[in-house]
Amino acid sequence: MYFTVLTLFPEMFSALLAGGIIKRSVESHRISIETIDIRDFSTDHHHTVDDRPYGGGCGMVMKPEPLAGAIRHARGKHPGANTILLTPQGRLFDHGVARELAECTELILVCGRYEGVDERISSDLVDEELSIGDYVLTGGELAAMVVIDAVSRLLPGTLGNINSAQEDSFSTGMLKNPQYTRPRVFEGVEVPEVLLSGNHEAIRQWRRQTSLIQTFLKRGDLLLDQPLTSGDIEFLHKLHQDIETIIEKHSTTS
Ligand code: 4FD
Repeated sequence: MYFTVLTLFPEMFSALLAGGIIKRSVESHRISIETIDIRDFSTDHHHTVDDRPYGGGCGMVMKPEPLAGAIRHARGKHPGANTILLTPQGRLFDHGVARELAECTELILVCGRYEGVDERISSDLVDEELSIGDYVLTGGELAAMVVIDAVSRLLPGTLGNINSAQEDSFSTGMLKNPQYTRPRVFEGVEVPEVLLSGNHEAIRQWRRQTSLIQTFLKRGDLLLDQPLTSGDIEFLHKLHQDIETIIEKHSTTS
């Protein structure tokens, strides 16, 4: 996957190459991350990239000419690429969108600064606007890095363990079960017995059930549109009954 990032701060992207899975993916040529400095496409000799908003108001807007030049340059190199602008106005980026983008071979990520970019850029030169969440950042760079990270780890061969992307929260549509590693007792807290049992079926069931409980407690909304197995329903039914028994016990004694 070829990521081409258009930004006024190309040095920020060196953070992705500092270590970890993304660095390794670049080294093994599974992905490439090329940055293009939007300022190189400014058309005046002061290298201006922003200007005051028409109609007045505070803050600055990114001028269209440098952005248009940078986008056309990137598209010239990658004619088949999808051009994405990171903006709070965009479609909400989630695991499903990450999977969609992982099918592309070339992505151009456009990072805005200031109060935003001239509307004619977003409407005419961008294929899609994405937002990584409902908050405002000082620039699109961190959002672009979030997209690069989330998409890259889904590409074949990117993970040490290919299965882990499939077993992720949001791939299963549920939160991950709790994870433990050595030591067996940490600050007086033990690892659940079943994980030491060697009983693989019991472990699988424990993982599924704790995953269901965590999802119910922290993100109940996810369970509403998720396919549940008959084992899941049985487990939830049993919990339901246990809870009713407790409530009844307390309402008859008080
Ligand atoms: N939530 C996000 C993306 C960018 C950003 C910017 C238009 C503002 C948040 C274009 C307006 C870029 C996000 C820069 N803030 N700020 O994904």
